[in-house]
Amino acid sequence: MTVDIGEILTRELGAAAIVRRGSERLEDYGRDESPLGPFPPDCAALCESREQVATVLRLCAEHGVPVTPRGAGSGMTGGALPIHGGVVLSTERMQRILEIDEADLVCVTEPGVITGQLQEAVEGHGLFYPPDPASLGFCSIGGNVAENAGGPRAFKYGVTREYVIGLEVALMGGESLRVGRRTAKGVTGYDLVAGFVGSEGTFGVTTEIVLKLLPNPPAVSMVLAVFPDVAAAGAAIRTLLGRGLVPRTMELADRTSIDHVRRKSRYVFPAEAGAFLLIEIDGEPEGLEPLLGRIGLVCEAERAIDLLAAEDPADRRALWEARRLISPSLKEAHRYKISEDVCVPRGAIGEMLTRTQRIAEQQALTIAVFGHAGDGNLHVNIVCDEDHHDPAVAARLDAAVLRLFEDTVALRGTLSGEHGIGLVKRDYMQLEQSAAVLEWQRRWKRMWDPRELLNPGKVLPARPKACHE
Ligand code: 2HG
Ligand code: ZN
Repeated sequence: MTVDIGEILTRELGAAAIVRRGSERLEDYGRDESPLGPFPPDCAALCESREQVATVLRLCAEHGVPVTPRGAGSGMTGGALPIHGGVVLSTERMQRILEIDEADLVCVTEPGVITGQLQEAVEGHGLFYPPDPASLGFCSIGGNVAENAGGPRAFKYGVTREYVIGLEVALMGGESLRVGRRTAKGVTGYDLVAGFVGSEGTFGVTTEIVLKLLPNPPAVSMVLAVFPDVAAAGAAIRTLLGRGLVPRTMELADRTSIDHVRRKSRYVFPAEAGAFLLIEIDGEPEGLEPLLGRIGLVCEAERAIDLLAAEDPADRRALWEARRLISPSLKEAHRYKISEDVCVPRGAIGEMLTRTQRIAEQQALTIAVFGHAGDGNLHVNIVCDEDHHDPAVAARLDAAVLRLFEDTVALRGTLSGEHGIGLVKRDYMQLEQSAAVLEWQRRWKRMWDPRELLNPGKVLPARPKACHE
């Protein structure tokens, strides 16, 4: 007899917590920001507490039903897609910030809090939570932890992992664990927190997060440097890095990216703008002007055609708005968008930009490149208005992705700098990691979830079958 998990969970959690078959809303839980899906689940459980999360994980384990955890559904790699059906466990209703402690410099939060709101809340206490994914207006902190999200400020401040010091997680079966610490330092036992962060909801479901905070920097300023082409912008990045200058962001956008936000931007990009760098700096007020001056001189020497200093918070917000609109604008304007987020060592940024252009030419595809170039983390967006189901078009798209990953690995880079592997990159893992490394990761996954019911089919490729199997 097949189990009606929607019925079982409704009995335990109440009808208001469960989106069941027949509801139009259910399809929303079968999509995320990747181009895949929908994969509608049997039901979605909108949990409000750690107890409810544990109950869902206990009942699903008892009945052998797969569970796919979900934050805000803003992921780009299909990590929240319930590809095997079963239950989507959403933490969107776990919206409380439990504590902001100015003396300890920590904040304790539930996973469903929207990242931008969490930042504003801590800033209200003179504190700073640096990780700033472009989706910060709608992604949730639990999803950021699951994906180890990055963002522009990672250039100076690092990614989510650097700030997660403690976690409460619920495991498949319903057991709840507290791992990590609240202290500035701590080396007691293995670093389980580091293992959970970035595990893409395949190890457990986060129900509480302890974040390390910093004092809010006293002053912030910004320069937008416009270049005739990405080669000039790439050269400027190399020189800025070489001079040891440490702004808090070093964001790049190429001509295609600029053209997609041109009409929406308050700043009027010159017609000949072929690339821009968005460089934000922070620190003591008296240090900012000389630093801006030095950055400006480097950009001018590297052929910048326009430099705009934006000290006023409203101007900075407008420029960030334009930058954050690149990804949604590309998605809106095209029938199909593949969002890659390869990351190469800093010394290889220029070469990666050249190779990406070559791929676009070879496969006759439009490729926009933007993102966190100072980190070597490039958003290579392949956009397509042809029918991507047409085998000939699909073959060109596949060839472009494969080549991009091969070039990345050849330059000693990594497949994903911040979006994770999820479903879309799972089958490319062998390009970068050895069979032994993949096998150890499978064992690690089975330690937390021996029956592979929690977010099955994500991150790790299926083990190749031996001849005798
Ligand atoms: C960004 O930095 C996001 O804008 C999205 O990570 C990137 O669409 C993308 O590829
Ligand atoms: Zn990004």
